[in-house]
Amino acid sequence: MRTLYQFPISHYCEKTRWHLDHKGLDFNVDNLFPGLHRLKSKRLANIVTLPILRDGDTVIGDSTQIALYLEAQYPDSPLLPQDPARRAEVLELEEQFDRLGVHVRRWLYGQIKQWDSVMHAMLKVYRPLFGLRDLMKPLLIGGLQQLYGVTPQRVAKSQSELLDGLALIESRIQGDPSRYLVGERLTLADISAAALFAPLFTPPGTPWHEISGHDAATQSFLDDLHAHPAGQWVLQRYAQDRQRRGE
Ligand SMILES: N[C@@H](CCC(=O)N[C@@H](CS)C(=O)NCC(=O)O)C(=O)O
Repeated sequence: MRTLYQFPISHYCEKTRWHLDHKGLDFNVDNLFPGLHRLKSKRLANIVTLPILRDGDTVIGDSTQIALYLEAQYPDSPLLPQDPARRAEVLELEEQFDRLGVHVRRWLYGQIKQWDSVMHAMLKVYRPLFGLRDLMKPLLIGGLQQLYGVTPQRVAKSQSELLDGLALIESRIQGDPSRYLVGERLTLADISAAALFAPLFTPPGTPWHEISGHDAATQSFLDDLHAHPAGQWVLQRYAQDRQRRGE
């Protein structure tokens, strides 16, 4: 059986969930508690981040390595083109969007004024454990800000990086939200870009959909992004190409 070690609201974990769902592969999730996850992730794959996938006796860490493994091991419903030039293009874009995912995350953490709904979305899957889960919240907030470099200067830089990323999507699709980033069908480039930008656009059915409470300036920035072709593209990819298990 397969197990995905994950955090529900991690967009890198969402990228792997999407890939597994796209291939119709069953999996269990093991939601590790943020911070404490490192005890297990180091033991499993000698890394500090999630996702990590266990597939039988094989354990793979890092969403890109998992994607390459899934493509090699389960060739049906491929997300990498056969053609070497196209394949290279997809892999290059996947790498670019993985890098941009860091900026999406930092920018969003930088906008949070009320942590309640974020903490709820992040921690609701864990048992309260005699109040311990809630006692961890202030520690987690400080830890996340430090870990992801949430300082005003770096958040501002991340904003310009994420706008460049959205411009890259728009140039690839030539302003048409119905198109794919490479060729005529869904590839790993599309699921990487859509999953890693999804927390900005909170598609229905994703863990970010229920997070609320931005201030007016952030909300109007986000509303503006929604109206752009790249925002519509993310929502369209989710509506058309994000099949979930059991649906
Ligand atoms: N390059 C990694 C990035 C994964 C990543 O940044 N995961 C975050 C959650 S979004 C994480 O595990 N952070 C916890 C930590 O660094 O302790 C991948 O693609 O899997």
